[in-house]
Amino acid sequence: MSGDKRVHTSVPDTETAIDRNLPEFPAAKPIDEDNYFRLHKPPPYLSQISRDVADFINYHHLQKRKIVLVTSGGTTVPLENNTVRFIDNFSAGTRGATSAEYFLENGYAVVFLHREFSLLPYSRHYSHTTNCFLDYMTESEDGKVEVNAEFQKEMIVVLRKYRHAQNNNLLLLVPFTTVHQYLFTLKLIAQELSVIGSDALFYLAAAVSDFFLPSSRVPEHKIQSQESGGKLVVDLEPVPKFLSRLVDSWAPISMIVSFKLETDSSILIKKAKGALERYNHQLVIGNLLQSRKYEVVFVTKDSERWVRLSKDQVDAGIDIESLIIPEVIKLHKSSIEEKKKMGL
Ligand code: PAZ
Repeated sequence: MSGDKRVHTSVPDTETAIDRNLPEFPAAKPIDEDNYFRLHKPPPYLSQISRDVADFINYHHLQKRKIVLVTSGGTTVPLENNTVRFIDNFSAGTRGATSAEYFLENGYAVVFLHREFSLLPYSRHYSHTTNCFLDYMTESEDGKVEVNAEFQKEMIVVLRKYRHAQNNNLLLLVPFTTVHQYLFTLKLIAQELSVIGSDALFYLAAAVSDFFLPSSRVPEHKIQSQESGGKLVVDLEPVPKFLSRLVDSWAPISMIVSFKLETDSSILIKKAKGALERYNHQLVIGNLLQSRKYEVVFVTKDSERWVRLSKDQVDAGIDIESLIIPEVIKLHKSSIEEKKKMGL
């Protein structure tokens, strides 16, 4: 997406604001996956994204290129329609942006469903760092802006990869901000990708909120502290388990890799296995908040295998995604062969 046509998700959609003169909002009932999509309005820009995604998929499918959907970054849960406050999470999108680069290097086309303004493939090397981007620049003797000599060697490598992806239309950026936008956009992209069946891979690295505030309970305007005796009590509902719909009906032939994040190492494997049992997909990559940049665990129904960077690799600044992605691609290849044997 480029120029004026670019979709922005970080501006709240006040068009959907509901008149909330009622003193009490109706209590929301727990919502299952299908009802979520029935009871909530889709984001207004979705048709534009649908066209972009369909064009991207057709283009690469004709060239027999595999396509991966990488989700990345954290979702927000707005507490107001004209959003002043929202609940957020820690994810900066490092896993997603870095993984996308390694998929691109391995010949995949990438749909990058990401939190708007989180890290992006390639630019991540220079954005969100403790350096201001101007620190990479210097002024030449004849008054021109140049890249500082110290960064030239590394930057030219990143720049070439970035240009390659751009010039070959290999990377489609699709933004979200709220969990609501995420769910609708994921569903849309999954249904578009299902057309290419086993050649599609889902790599779900986004940190998706487990709780949300149903639209029927979101106040239109900024919550006033005087009205509730100075307290804010937020009553959130569980986010519907969209992964079951993804596996069962949105993209049943494609390979699905989800991530499981925990902070307590003693429950990580159990939770990852639980997710596999519940959703019946192919692979969960488990990671701990504290060590996610150095080790992850591949959990399938009958195996668990840690993938770790050695100390030397950590010191050399190697990305753990350079180990993760080739492993995932191997599994995707076997999954494609298996599905072909089954005539799918
Ligand atoms: O964005 P980041 O690189 O800081 O973190 C990546 C991550 C921990 C969010 C990701 O690896 C992950 O585990 N995502 C799924 C989180 C979950 O819903 O359990």
